[in-house]
Amino acid sequence: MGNAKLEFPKGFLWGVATASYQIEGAWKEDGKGENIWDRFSHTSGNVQDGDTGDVACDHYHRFRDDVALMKELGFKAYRFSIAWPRVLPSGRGKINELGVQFYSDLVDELLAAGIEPWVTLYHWDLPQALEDEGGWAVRGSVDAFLEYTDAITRALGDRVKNWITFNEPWVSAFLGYEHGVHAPGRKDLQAAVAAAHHLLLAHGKAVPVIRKNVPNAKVGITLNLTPQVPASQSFSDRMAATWADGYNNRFFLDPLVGRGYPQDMVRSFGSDMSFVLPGDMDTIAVSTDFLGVNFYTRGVIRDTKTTQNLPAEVVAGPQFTEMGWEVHPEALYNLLCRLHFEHGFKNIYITENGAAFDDKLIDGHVEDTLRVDFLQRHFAMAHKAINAGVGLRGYFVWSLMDNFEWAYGYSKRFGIVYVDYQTQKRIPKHSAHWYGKVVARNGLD
Ligand code: IFM
Repeated sequence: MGNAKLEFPKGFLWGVATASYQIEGAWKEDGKGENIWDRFSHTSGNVQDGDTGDVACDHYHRFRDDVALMKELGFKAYRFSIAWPRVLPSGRGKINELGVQFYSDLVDELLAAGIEPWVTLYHWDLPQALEDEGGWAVRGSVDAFLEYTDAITRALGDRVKNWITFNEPWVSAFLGYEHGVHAPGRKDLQAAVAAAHHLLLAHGKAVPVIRKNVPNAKVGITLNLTPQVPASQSFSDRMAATWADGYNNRFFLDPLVGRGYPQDMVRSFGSDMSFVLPGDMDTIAVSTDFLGVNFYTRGVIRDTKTTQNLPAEVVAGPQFTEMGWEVHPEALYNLLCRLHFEHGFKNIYITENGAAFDDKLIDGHVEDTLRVDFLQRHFAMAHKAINAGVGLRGYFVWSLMDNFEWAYGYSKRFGIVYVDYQTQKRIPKHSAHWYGKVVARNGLD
């Protein structure tokens, strides 16, 4: 308000985010089909402590309470994802009406609470039946995704106006198909590059489907972007940082803005790119309404083969989160400026930003001052970017509540609401109350 030290533009959207597999549980209820994370987490050795999303935060049964809590805390928008195999248990074919009903009820509850729904169509829970056919490495998944998109946007499009096609395709493609640390756990670089292409293609083809079914739709895609800086000005460190930028950022950003795949990366991957068919690159470069950005950290890159004995000019630190990720808010400012001024994204939403810390529940309270400090410093950089002319329109904190952090299971807590997994009790942390005040004031004191 008037006396806020950092006031955000009128109408700036403040929200919180989650994803289906990480919170819903009810993994085989009401006709839901198996997804690749069910299969992956049920296979021993893949997830820390053998954790699974079978129950997670039991949000499937508690969503009305969770929405009430969001309302009480004052959040204005809620970004959640839809579990494809709840809607189409085998990935395509017969619609599971009970699965659709769950999301329809959730949307109604949000709207009644005055909270704007933001829906992500794909946050990593591919139907296992499609993975059995080759998953994202094969083109058939693209058509199946369109069928799913058509079904769910028809069902919710009268009430949901904000749609994100994919969350972090880099993670799906490279952690899932190259490194094998995420579902489906494959270790095949060529499959990963093909998967990246099919994810982008599915995005490009889904945008017109959403527009057809949703009057006044706002459609975008969310990328996880990690700025990469060389540890020194040595040639090899700079080359290594350029490569890391190509791998994490440019391989997705460039095709979306019509520049095609960066040739340095295509060469580095050694892929023949024969899966790219005529017209695909135009389809991928479809115009959208916004870019979603998930920002957590930066990379400080050394070419360890050649420069290990040279002193680094840029060193990471001094602060890291429980994920081992450097806290570096200034990188967010640089990234936002780059996206707006170099890549031409004029409407940007931070669709995720937050941190895992070693939260302690003491006498019914979690005093997560590190998280408040983290968020405050990132909000300040977002504000600085807006002042510099960046079209940043909103900010979603990751995450509404502690949840299943993929291969780390429940060992990492990203929530601003603490979840006691024994009782499923939700306990807003200090950061949740603090964030509620930021939202109410539309800025920082
Ligand atoms: O929990 C994840 C989320 O699913 C995607 N973005 C990063 C978060 C923290 O690792």
